[in-house]
Amino acid sequence: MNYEKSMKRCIELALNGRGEVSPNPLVGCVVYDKDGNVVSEGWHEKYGENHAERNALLKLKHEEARGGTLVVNLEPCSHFGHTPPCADLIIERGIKKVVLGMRDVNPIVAGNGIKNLQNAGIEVVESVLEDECKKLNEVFIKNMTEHKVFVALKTASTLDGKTASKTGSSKWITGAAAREEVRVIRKTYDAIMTSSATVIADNPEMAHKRKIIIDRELKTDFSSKIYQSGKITVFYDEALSAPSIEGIEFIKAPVKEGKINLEFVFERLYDIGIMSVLVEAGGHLNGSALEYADKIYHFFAPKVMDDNLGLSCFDSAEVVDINQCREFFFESVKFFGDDILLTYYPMEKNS
Ligand code: AOF
Ligand code: ZN
Repeated sequence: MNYEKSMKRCIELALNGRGEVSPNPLVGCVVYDKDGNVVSEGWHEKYGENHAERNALLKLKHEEARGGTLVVNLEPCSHFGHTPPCADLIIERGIKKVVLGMRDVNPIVAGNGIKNLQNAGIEVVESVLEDECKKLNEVFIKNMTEHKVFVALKTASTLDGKTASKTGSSKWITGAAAREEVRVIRKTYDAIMTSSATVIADNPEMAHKRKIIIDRELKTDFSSKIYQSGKITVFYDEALSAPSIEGIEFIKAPVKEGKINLEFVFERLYDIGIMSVLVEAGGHLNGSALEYADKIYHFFAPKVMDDNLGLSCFDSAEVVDINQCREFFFESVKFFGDDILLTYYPMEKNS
């Protein structure tokens, strides 16, 4: 049996749960019988419902997996939560070997699932495609280990890093295929965040079930498209008073040097149960959010803009000295039509 190939399949299955399982991790599972044939697959489909292993095993007759192997990207759980422990069900079904990608970082499980399996005489193979498995659950890992929201940032710029004409729209920098990919990326995050500047310049809808708008001066028109769907939270200067508008939650935030304190905002988001957020704004908010970003999706269009017209896509990023540049490492690069998507991570958080 090729463990890596099976683990890749687990990751593929796990991804079916994107947008549905937060704050839980994405988990997929493949079950082999004693002769090495795949007999079942499953994934964690929805928060509060069965875990991946349970979904895969419950499709089988009671003895069908006896002597077989179960492959899963995360250590099987050992606790009674929304469902009984997956490790118990694996033992009960007579699985002989469990192959897993990473240990669970949830302290109530962390190693206990493995111990329970081993105590029952099951062979456990660990760390198969561990890096990929950790990447798959980067949001869950940050939430569990740092108790903070995972911040992703999306921008689209010209080759010279310009995101908009200074006065106007950034809407049409990239083509249709890139914009379609943005919709896919959005779905993987609990919420999207944008700024009053973007709402005013572009009046975008930004389809999502959960939207956060940074509107320090409460200057957006609350009948703009963005406010017409999804659950909405607006952060604004604590010195002002917000109007009362049905369907919009207003939260006061401290202001420093003319800007909403983003650290406060991100802490608040975690407190209200938002585990991950995609910042999609113009150069100003992006520049300020950059120091909190855990991951950046950067679309480049093969275009150049005049310096006097364009605004840098990370406009207020504070770098005073060339030796103090913010550093990143590239993860991947992919074509979408004529544009490319470059995905990168900040150096300091991962080194
Ligand atoms: C697994 N397989 O598919 C998942 C696991 O709220 P509960 O009861 O669903 O428990 C959530 C915790 O269980 C979560 O924090 C993580 O530790 C583990 N999730 N474990 O073996 C799964 N989703
Ligand atoms: Zn479980």
